[in-house]
Amino acid sequence: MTRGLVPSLLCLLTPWSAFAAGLKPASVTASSSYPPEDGTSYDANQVIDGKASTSWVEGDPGNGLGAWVEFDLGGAKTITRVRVWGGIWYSTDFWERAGRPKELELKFADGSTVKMPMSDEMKPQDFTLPKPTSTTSLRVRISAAYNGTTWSDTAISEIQVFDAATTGPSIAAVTASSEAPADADGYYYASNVVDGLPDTMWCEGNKASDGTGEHLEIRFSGSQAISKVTVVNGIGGSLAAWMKGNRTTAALLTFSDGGSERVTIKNSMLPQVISFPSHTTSSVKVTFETVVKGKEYDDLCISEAYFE
Ligand SMILES: [Ca+2]
Ligand SMILES: [Ca+2]
Repeated sequence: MTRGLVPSLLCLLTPWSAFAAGLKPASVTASSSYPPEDGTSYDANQVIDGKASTSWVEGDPGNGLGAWVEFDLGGAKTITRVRVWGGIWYSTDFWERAGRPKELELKFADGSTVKMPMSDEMKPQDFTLPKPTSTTSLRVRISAAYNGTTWSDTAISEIQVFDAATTGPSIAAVTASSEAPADADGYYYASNVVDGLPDTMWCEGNKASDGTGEHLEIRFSGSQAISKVTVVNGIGGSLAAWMKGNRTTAALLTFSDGGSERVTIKNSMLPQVISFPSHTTSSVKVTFETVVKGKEYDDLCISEAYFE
């Protein structure tokens, strides 16, 4: 197994912990982990580092059935939902080459368990518990796996655990005026702007434009009062990648009540929180009015646009 090229491409400069993406566990441990290679870690901490591109890889012989990671929640929390990025998300190629969970067993501090099925898609997968469950720990155990094409080991790139207080506005759908097609690096879904991970992004795919006039639309489940948005402008995750893509500097927010607000967005790779007058709305359309060009791709990319 050679994954040695991973670390040199991951020049992470920013503490992403500012993100409101689920509970912050006190610690996470694993039953086994693949040993570090060329400076890249595959230990349990990789599932809570806020990056899709880093992964826990189990270190058992075979495909890791029975291997687990366990969250110490730092006290009793009432868990409502879990979101899992199965497999190695470093690239679409690596995702196919390593194993992915097919079923996860979630085990709580009282010993009770519930099964979370996983489809074999490179998409974050949500699982709402049958009932909110109070627990001080959560063990996520691989109970079935899809085999990788190259490596026998099974991987999980990120896990988010939510309680009622951290779940945020319920998002029904995210759509865009255009979407760049998947390539060797990954997918550019509009929904990548609400996954809480700065290293996954939407990129517009309109080859006739630099992104000016393109839009994202976020639809909520019912009406929500929103008054701020956390933005990661451009291609997040590393400065080298950020330099390559287009960024925006101004956007028009249009709400379902017909109201609108114009916001200024800094040309920065750091997460920024932008406040605006509160609107109670079932959707927000974000139309990008001005664009700064990157050095390589003439596509506008937005890594996070999380409204609260
Ligand atoms: Ca990770
Ligand atoms: Ca993202």
